[in-house]
Amino acid sequence: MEKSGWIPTMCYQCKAECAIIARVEDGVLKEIRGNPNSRGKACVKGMSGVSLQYSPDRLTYPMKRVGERGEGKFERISWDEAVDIITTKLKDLRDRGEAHKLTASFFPHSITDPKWRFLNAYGGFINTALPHCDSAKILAWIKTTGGVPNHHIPPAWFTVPEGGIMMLAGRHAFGGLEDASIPKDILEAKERGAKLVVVDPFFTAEAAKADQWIPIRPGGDTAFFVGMIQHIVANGMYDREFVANWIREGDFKKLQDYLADKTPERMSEICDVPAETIRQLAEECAMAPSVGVDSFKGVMLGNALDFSHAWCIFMAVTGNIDNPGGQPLPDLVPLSPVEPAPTPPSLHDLGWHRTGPDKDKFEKYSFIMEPTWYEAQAIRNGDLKVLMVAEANPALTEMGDYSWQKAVCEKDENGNYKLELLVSFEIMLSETSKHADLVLPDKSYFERWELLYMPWWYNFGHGVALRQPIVEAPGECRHANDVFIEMGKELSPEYFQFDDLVSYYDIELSGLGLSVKKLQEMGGHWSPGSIGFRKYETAGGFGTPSEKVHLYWEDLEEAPWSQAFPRVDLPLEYRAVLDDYPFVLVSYRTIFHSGSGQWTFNNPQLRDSISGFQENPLLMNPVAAKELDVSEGDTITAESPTGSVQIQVKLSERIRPDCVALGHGFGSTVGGVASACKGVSDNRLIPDAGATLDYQDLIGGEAHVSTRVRIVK
Ligand SMILES: Nc1nc2c(c(=O)[nH]1)N[C@H]1C(S)=C(S)[C@@H](COP(=O)(O)OP(=O)(O)OC[C@H]3O[C@@H](n4cnc5c(=O)[nH]c(N)nc54)[C@H](O)[C@@H]3O)O[C@H]1N2
Ligand SMILES: Nc1nc2c(c(=O)[nH]1)N[C@H]1C(S)=C(S)[C@@H](COP(=O)(O)OP(=O)(O)OC[C@H]3O[C@@H](n4cnc5c(=O)[nH]c(N)nc54)[C@H](O)[C@@H]3O)O[C@H]1N2
Ligand code: SF4
Ligand SMILES: [Mo]
Repeated sequence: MEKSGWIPTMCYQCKAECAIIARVEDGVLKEIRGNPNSRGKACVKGMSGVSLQYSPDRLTYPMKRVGERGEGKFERISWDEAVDIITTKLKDLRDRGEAHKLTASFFPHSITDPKWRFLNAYGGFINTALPHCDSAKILAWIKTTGGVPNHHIPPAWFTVPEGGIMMLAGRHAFGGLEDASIPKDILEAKERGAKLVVVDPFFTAEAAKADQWIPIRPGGDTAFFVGMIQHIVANGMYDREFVANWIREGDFKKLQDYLADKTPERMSEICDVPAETIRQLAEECAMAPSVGVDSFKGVMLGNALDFSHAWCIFMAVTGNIDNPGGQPLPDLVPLSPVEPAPTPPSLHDLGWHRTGPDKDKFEKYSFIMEPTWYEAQAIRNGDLKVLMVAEANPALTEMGDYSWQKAVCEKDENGNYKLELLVSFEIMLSETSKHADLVLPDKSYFERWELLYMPWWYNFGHGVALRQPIVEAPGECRHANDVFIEMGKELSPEYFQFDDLVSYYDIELSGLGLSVKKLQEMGGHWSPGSIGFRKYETAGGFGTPSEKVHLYWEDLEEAPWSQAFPRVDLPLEYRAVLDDYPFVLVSYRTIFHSGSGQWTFNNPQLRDSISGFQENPLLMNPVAAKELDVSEGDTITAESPTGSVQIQVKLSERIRPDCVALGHGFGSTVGGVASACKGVSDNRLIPDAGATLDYQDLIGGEAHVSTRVRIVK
């Protein structure tokens, strides 16, 4: 494969997977740009992919652990031996009737990802990090509109009309991209006369560009939105046409009763936003031709479902569902099934599901995906025996003071590891692979075929996109998908009757009149065209049982921690320890890094000394620092109820005085670049949610952003 020229493919320096073009000279990758035939942009991480590709830390052959877990001592083995170790263990597990004690943590590039098929066929299940971010949001939109279970779908900012309002509430869209073109879309909409409002305790890059910044008290978002809804409804400023035609009979009356005492004044006390501001923004939103709200991890804390519920109600009463500039509800283009298709195991019946403290209470409500944060707890309970990790780094991304790392090292009374087998597919040794029994070298995104198929990727118009090999993989690297297909052929052959990965994708694409080759010739992506708006008008309503929008959630009437309408209080974990721990720890992403992973933290281009992202100092407001007699550059100890870190202080007026801010993902010490840089993992401070936040069991979400901390000099 001695290719030359500009070749279209899909970036994977973060989970946004933007369309890019890569310049190759005689089989060597030289340069990366956004794909001008798609959305057109690549970010700084995307363009630094060359340094990742040729990193001296790339893994090139399979390895087996020789020391204890975590020591990082390995010996080289063959692929045959590696695959044999896994399949032998999996046969044993299945023979014991414990197939459901296999789980895999991986990032699904497609909802028909072959790794997922393997799990369904074998009887294990997927355990992704995605429920960290927005399971509450997904669940809320399904309950309200019956839409498909979409992961993050921001408003289509490129469709916002003049006068439209763009609200980022707990969403750092210029840093945690999810599509490198989003900053451009937002700024262009502003130039067209749209208004940008940022609701965030932290003065982010987008706050700097905003028309209005609302430095809300963390966790106050539900109260803030409910206050706006109250003002709009009480004053008859709601979208009468939408409410009359599209909201389920009776729900609006119930909403009015619920809102009776939720005045902007009362909500202001909770969220620390002046009542006048709540009223002003509510009125503007009621009048605007469109309002789009993007929220993500910033509000995915203990009251995430309540917030997401309030958000849905707000969008419904202002008539901003599936309209340009509002909340899109994209369809999924149908791929052809690869028959016979395995049926996923029933997690409820198998009992692994919801191992949290109040498992039985939650059975009725629990959600489709398992949160990764149950792993530590499930290992201790004996509910997780084999864990395969690909494209994830739970050793650093899981909450708790190294809870995950401690759990995988735990032994039973006979001295055997409770987790019987831990496999890590990686491109470079990570904190997670350091703990693994088998470390398997994956092909990078420049070396493999992959079909991207998810409803949320509007970056290339929803549809399908192709990642293609453009350079040779080093050494013995193999794509994890190929390894899973090989294991599937051995363990569940009836479901793996296709030849290889490309023929699997060919079958899937056949119904659209496409094939891998054709998609490649077309420049790598296919879309049915427009994402389509107000589809409910022509499709006979919404996907809910009543075909209308559901504001009232009767199934939650008796839920232990939620309600049929949103609770407005601050989240439990936020209120719990107010006196002893006066600050709220706000974590945020930087555009230079992706998750906690080696792909960016071990990339020299993204960690140069000039950009300052070699480490993550604790940002503190000068007013708060003065009271504690803390100065710029001081090393302090930040303590939470469950952990502590030593860290340098950087004074900044960008953060509320009652908060401190820490860039997320730092802490890797493995690899040539990472080991030379500083930085602490925010998860040392954040409690292991599986053990402490049973409220979260309802949705499998996670509370990253509301940990209480104190500063000790
Ligand atoms: N560069 C980069 N891009 C990424 C990622 C990455 O690691 N790096 N990760 C991807 C993934 S997996 C995800 S989930 C997304 C996450 O995307 P975001 O959720 O946008 O990511 P964060 O930067 O963590 O943003 C959280 C924001 O919420 C604010 N915040 C914290 N608490 C509160 C609160 O109570 N209320 C409000 N209103 N705001 C609050 C924080 O100050 C911060 O600005 O990014 C994706 N894109
Ligand atoms: N405190 C705190 N904790 C958080 C968050 C937070 O904001 N604050 N965010 C949470 C969120 S929203 C999420 S989604 C999770 C994400 O957590 P994880 O899913 O664990 O994701 P990453 O840290 O991005 O780890 C990705 C790993 O995949 C590796 N990798 C990159 N490319 C490839 C490849 O081609 N093949 C293979 N096999 N491996 C590859 C990278 O080197 C990296 O080690 O973290 C969560 N944890
Ligand atoms: S946002 Fe940047 S790193 Fe992420 S996929 Fe797009 S170009 Fe790549
Ligand atoms: Mo995420």
